[in-house]
Order: sequence, then C-alpha cells, then structure tokens
Amino acid sequence: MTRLKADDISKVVAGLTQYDVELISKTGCSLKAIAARAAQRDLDHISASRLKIAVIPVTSGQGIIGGFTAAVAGILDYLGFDTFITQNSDVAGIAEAIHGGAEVVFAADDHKFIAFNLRTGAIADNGAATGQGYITALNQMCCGLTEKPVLVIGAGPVGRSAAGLVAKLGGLVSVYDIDVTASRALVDELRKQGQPAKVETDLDYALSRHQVIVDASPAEAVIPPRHITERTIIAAPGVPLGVPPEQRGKHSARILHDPLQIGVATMCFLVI
Ligand code: 2YJ
Repeated sequence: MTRLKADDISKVVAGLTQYDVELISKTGCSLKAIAARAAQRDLDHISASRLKIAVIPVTSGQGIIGGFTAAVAGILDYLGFDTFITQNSDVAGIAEAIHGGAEVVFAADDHKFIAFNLRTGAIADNGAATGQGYITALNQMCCGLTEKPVLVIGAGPVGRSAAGLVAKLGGLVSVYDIDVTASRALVDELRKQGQPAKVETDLDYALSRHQVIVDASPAEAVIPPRHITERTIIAAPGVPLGVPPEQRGKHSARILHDPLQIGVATMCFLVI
C-alpha cells in the first residue's frame, strides 16, 4: 500500500470547491452524492444530521504525515459534518474523541485507514470504500457499465473492491496485477460469485483492448500514452496517478483521480 506524502495532500482542503465542480462535470454528481450513492445512503437523511466526527493522529510506524489529519478533517467538514482533530494522538486521542462527544472516529496507521462509528460499531476500511466510491463515479462517467469491458490494474484492497462492484454493475472485468497469483485469486473469487472475469498477463495487450480502465496500482506511468485516446475513461484511485504527466491535461475530462476525497467521503457515509 502506498504511504501518502505531505505533497500528495497539501492542496486537498483549499481545492475542495474546485474539485467538486470538476467531479460534477465528469460524473454529474457532487462528492457528497457519489459517496452517498456508493454507500447506498439517503442523501436527505444525511444532510439533516450534523454528526460529530473526530480525526485522530496516529504516530505508530513511520509516524504522522504532515497535513494528513487536516486533509481528512477538511473533507468531512466540507461535507457538512462537525469535525475536529484531536490534540492528542493514538490512545489518548481516542479518549479525547469520546470525551469530546464524537460519534465517528477516523484514524490511519501505515497499513490501515478506518472510520469507526462508536455508537453502532459500524466500521469502514479506506481500501474497500475507495474502490466502491470510484466505481460509483466511473459508472456515472460511462453512463452505466453493463456489458462494458473494464480493465482493473492492481489486485490490492482497492482493486479488489473496485472489481467486485464493476462485476455487480454488469461490467466485464479483466484484472492485471504484476503478481499474477493476486489477479488469479481475485478472478477466482469473482467467478465463484457467478461473475464473469478474466486474468490479463500482458498489460500492453490488455490496455490495447480496453477503453475503460481502473488504475488501482501504486505504479507511476503504468498507462503509456499510446493507450490513451479520446474515448479512454480512467478511474485512478492509485497514488501516484498512472497516467504520464504530459498526458493529463489533454485527457483530464475523462480521468478521475484524487488522493483522499472519494475514499474519505465514502468511508464516512458507510458508517453513518
Ligand atoms: O496519522 C497520521 O498522520 C498517519 N499515521 C497517517 C498514515 C496514513 N496512512 C497511509 O498513507 C496508508 N498507507 C494508507 C492510506 C490509504 C489512502 N488511500
């Protein structure tokens, strides 16, 4: 799993209004609407609740990422929640969140990023939520995924969740992972659920045969320019973005990518 860097997230909060304008132009839906739809929650009910959420800094492993809790809290605040970052980190932060009346807490270490509802026990994982949120948005961008071939690059937690929802929405899933045992395991799992799915072993060939791509890999420039046309649609939860920098401007209307926004918003709506 990629560890986010301060640079990846430094502009998240200041850019949220513009981010939403661009998301609406790509998908027809705001961040709130995408997350609510991904979590199958009623938007009217959610708008009515001004829920208290605590974001807790976690020092374990490689420690605090500058701006991480501020970016998470900024997204939740933008969505209309009553959000605070605890002064204390780790276990003292949990105690502070509870004393401060938080109903939901967000916390991440180097391996796991969760949202947890202290009242209901509901829990959401960032990897799974990000996959769900991105495919909900991709479904909007593609005017439905039924019978459409979709290439999922990366069979980690985000790719697995994404592939599962693509299949559920009727898309024809192909999976490529640098580790073929990971793509085989994912495809086997989908087939067991009665979903058609295919393992791809040659990424170049797979890219040449797909217009709809989910880049859930941490590799840079994984999608070479020759495979990006006016009809290519890319949902890219993977950090860094797999589209080479010089291709991004030209195709930006058909590329969906962010470091945290869709994942955090979807996590929140999954636990409330
Ligand atoms: O509290 C902090 O500042 C740190 N403990 C945050 C750690 C953030 N964790 C990561 O970057 C993980 N690799 C998972 C992030 C998943 C984002 N899609």
